[in-house]
Amino acid sequence: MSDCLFCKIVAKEIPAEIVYETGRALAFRDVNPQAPTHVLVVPKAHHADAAALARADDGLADEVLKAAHEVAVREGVTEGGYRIVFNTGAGAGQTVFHVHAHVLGGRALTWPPG
Ligand code: DGP
Repeated sequence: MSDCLFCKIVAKEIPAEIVYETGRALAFRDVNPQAPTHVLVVPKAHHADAAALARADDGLADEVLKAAHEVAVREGVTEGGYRIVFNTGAGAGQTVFHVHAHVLGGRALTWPPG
């Protein structure tokens, strides 16, 4: 999608600190980190949110989830615990409508989130 921020990051038209990449997924650091590790994992194909990604039913959700876990391993946060979050819908705080998993770790994470 030509007007999508994360499509532009995928296309390398907008710079981002990329930490991991697979054939169909890209992981880059969040510009406004909420934890020592805060990485966003996106499918390279445009899907608006987690519901649309689930509906795609082509193994892409699986690849995004596996990439998110691989990021946690590479960031060294698996032992201390980490969180994978898909904010889905504006009411849940989603602001960029290209589905992305937040991978958060490196500090104690409280529950429930706000
Ligand atoms: P959400 O609120 O769940 O839609 O998360 C969107 C995240 O995207 C938010 O944590 C900030 C991040 N973000 C917004 N614009 C940019 C950008 O241009 N580059 C990067 N790396 N992250 C961005």
